[in-house]
Amino acid sequence: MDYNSSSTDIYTKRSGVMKEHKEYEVKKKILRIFRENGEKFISGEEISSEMGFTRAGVWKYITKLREEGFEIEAVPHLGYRLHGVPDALRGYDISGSVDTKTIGCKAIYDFESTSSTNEVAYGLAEKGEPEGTVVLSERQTKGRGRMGRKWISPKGGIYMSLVLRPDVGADEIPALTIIAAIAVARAVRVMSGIEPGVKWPNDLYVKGKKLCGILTEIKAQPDMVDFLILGIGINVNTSENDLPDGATSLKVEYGKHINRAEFVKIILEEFERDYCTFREKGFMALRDECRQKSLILGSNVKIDVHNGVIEGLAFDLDEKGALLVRNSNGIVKRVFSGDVILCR
Ligand code: BT5
Repeated sequence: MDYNSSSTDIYTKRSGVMKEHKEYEVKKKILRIFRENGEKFISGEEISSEMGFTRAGVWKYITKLREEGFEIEAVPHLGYRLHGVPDALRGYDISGSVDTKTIGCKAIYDFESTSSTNEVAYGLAEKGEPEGTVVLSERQTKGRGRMGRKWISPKGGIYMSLVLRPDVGADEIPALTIIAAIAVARAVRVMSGIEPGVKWPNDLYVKGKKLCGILTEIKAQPDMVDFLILGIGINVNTSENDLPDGATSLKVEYGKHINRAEFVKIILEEFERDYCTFREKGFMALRDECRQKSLILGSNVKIDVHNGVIEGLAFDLDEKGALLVRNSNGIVKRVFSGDVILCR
């Protein structure tokens, strides 16, 4: 046997095949060894002794990694080194190299295609999957937006859902959605230099076009959230022709191909930092950045809410992340969710 099977049971599902995920742990560890060694070659013997494997066992997994697009150089007498990584959302790759304590560093379920990562994550959370579990897919066949709308999910994008168990009331949900939006906005800046604006509560826009949408779904008791699924859809290497009107992608705006695995890692790291701040200090500790990135504060807006329309000046976010809107009579309304239309 070439692997010590004491690892946790993690499963992945690609091309419809459920595999027990020893393989996930092995690939994760081999890639981590390569990354720790950087440009340096590492011998088959060293890898086998670190892994507790035979050299044949190491070779088997190196072959698999190569088949999955990892460029692994092999030089006689020197050994192996990682030379290039594919633009693919592989759970074992991301969870093994993300620099986080909870979010995305344990289980990442990856799919070539699935209905909706939010749907999958919700099912997993109901079965007890812990905080920080991530579901990723290269495509979605039933990507969801808010209020029954669709999220078009062609290949090239990032479709990702996080399981969170934040121990808060449902009134804190808008804050978590905005926090996720600013974390993604920062990651976009790191990857491309582009600074998207946040259209409260859940969209990122670049030059008037939608780049990213966030869908937060919860299972809650009257006073407490059981779990929350944070679904993030981003148009990354997506061609303009594959996107709906009014949408854009980083490929269109930035003009270069972006490594999505790297992008996901940065999002998870940025989000974890803000999520910890939120849990320790509350939304107020992050409000200034949310104000700065907002596309709507200071503008007249019209918001469709479930029982009507609110019109007025969007002038601030309150301590829960709700939008404060002052109407023409000077009355201030707190809005927790809705579709914002900017009035010129
Ligand atoms: C959203 O809804 O913007 C939330 C989208 C969340 C998608 C993620 S992907 C991972 C996870 N799994 C899921 O199933 N969903 C989440 P909303 O604010 O309702 O906006 C939906 C509207 O955005 C649609 O009615 C279209 O007008 C537009 N739209 C659809 N697909 C788009 C795309 N790829 N890019 C930009 N806009 C799009």
